[in-house]
Amino acid sequence: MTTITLVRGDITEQSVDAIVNAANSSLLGGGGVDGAIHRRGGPAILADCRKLRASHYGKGLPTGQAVATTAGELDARWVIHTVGPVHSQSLDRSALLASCYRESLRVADELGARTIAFPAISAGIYGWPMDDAARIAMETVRATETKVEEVRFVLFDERAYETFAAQLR
Ligand code: AR6
Repeated sequence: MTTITLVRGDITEQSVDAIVNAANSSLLGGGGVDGAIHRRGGPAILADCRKLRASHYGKGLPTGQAVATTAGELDARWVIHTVGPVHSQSLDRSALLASCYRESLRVADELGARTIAFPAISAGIYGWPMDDAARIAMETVRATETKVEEVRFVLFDERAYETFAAQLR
């Protein structure tokens, strides 16, 4: 049984086995959640990302996929980096957004993670409307078979929290 929980706050302050990063395909950092994770987690995360780039992802991590590194100084064992799709008015990229959640949970299962924290992937700089992002996140997690016991969505502001709460109900 997987329990879905919602928290309003900063994902870098969570104490969980795995923290999911809304990364970009370069894996070399950015703004939003990505910037916060690297700032607070320290240089070990970027060092691991660089190694992954060199060994497996010379062209970058494709959108919808996920990969794990150390969590550095964060209160977690791993950071799982996933690349959300940029929102498009003309193309339906929701399958790629669903894939981020599924692939992150698959990686979490491989690692043996029991608790995982997700941000609202793609709902910031990548422009996804929060209600649709929340619906896809919740539907995908509910439909994914996993050994993870707690999936915690960490929402930065009240509006995002309320949108996810409405989906949970
Ligand atoms: N904790 C929890 N949620 C946060 C935090 C935080 N510390 N900071 C922001 N959010 P975003 P994306 C919320 O932009 O849309 C980066 O440059 C934020 O309010 O972090 O997938 C990457 O390198 C929003 O609701 O991710 C990529 O280039 C949600 O987290 C690009 O941004 C996601 O916002 C990825 O954009």
